[in-house]
Amino acid sequence: MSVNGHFPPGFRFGAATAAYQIEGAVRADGRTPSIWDTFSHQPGRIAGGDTGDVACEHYDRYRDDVALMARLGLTAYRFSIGWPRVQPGGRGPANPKGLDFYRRLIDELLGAGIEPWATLYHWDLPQELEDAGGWPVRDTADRFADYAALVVDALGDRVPVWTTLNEPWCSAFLGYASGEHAPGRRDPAAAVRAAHHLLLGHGKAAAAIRAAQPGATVGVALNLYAVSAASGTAADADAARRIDGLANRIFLDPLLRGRYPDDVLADLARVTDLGHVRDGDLATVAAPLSLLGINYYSRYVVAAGPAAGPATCWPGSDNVRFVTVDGPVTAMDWAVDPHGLTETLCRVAREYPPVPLYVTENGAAYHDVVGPDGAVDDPDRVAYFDRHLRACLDAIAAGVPLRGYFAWSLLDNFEWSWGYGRRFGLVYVDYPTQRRIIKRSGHRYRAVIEHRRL
Ligand code: IFM
Repeated sequence: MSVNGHFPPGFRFGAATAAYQIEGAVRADGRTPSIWDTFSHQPGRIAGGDTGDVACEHYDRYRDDVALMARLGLTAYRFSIGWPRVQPGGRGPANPKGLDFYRRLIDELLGAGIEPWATLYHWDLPQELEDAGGWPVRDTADRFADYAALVVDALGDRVPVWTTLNEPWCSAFLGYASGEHAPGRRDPAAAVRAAHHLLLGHGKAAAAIRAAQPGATVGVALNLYAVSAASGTAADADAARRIDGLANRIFLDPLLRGRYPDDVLADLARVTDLGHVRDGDLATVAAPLSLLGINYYSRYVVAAGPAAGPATCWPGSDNVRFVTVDGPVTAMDWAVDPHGLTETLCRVAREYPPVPLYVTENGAAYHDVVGPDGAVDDPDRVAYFDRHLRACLDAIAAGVPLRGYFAWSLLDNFEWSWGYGRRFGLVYVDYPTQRRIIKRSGHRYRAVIEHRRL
């Protein structure tokens, strides 16, 4: 519990990043292309034609970046391991040079007293595995478990916390249904199969991690939304039920209860017969979680509506309208709704079996500029973090077992289909020079960490 508005002892204050968004060096030391390399080089996919080829040059600048983390006072750092960097092509032996990079990064973190949290999959599927069918095919789950074993075998002695997947919703539904993300496919049935095989891959990887490192701390990070109906009508309530089902419960229920929700299965039956779900799969998926990571950004307010078109990211539930509500939005046009974070944390704690919770991502994009004095003043982001950290304290006061918070993101970086045009960092990156400037929100976060209170 929080004491007098303080975060509890041992509460982790971190920041998060992902390999493809910051590393650059896409051809260095034996790395092979991922689906994001392929996708970002296809004309028209990414705003401004941006790619992750160079990104924040973190592959070469990781020492300076860890020094920045130390200046921010972070107690933990959540990063992802690039699959095609450590296992080129997604099969076969490890690439020692790729593993060495993560070993050096982890040692630098440990030397700075910062706890390394490694995520195994933040969307960079080796292109060869996509060519063999990608997440819609079952074999990819086995490939993922093999990759997990190989990484944990090499780095398990230094990494205290593993998360398997980051935001499987995005991998499945933006990747294979709407096609806004790599690999850019528009096949709703394939997206539903992908969601299942991601969950299966998580379960198999969790078992592989524990086999290599008994007693390992293993979790998964889901992007969860607060969902509300736009009105009290039964039709709008049903729209909210369906979006909550496809955004939240389709992952929470298998992971924490070992079954898909009946209403979600009924909605999905419009696009697939679910013949890909085999006996025993859900027991594998529901392997005990040491922690659940929640990535929270905003709330969906939804109403029954006409179908938005053939290629939405909501298979079987396309006839839903997303309603804009009055109030502040970020540069992503996402509503700022800190209460939704408290609501989401309390809901998971109330409705599911107990599991330690972490906010593994939370943050906001704004159009930051460097002022004439060389500083980056970002009052909107300062307010965003303050309000969401307050929401965490509210959840803790309500009894939620919330153990830590990771800001998204440490650095401005490659924001997927938005390219470099959206900045989420606590630290500003001047891309032409790669100069880093701690924003006012970074200084503010440092003060919160130091005093353990707002
Ligand atoms: O940048 C992404 C991150 O990769 C996954 N979660 C949401 C962030 C902001 O869109």
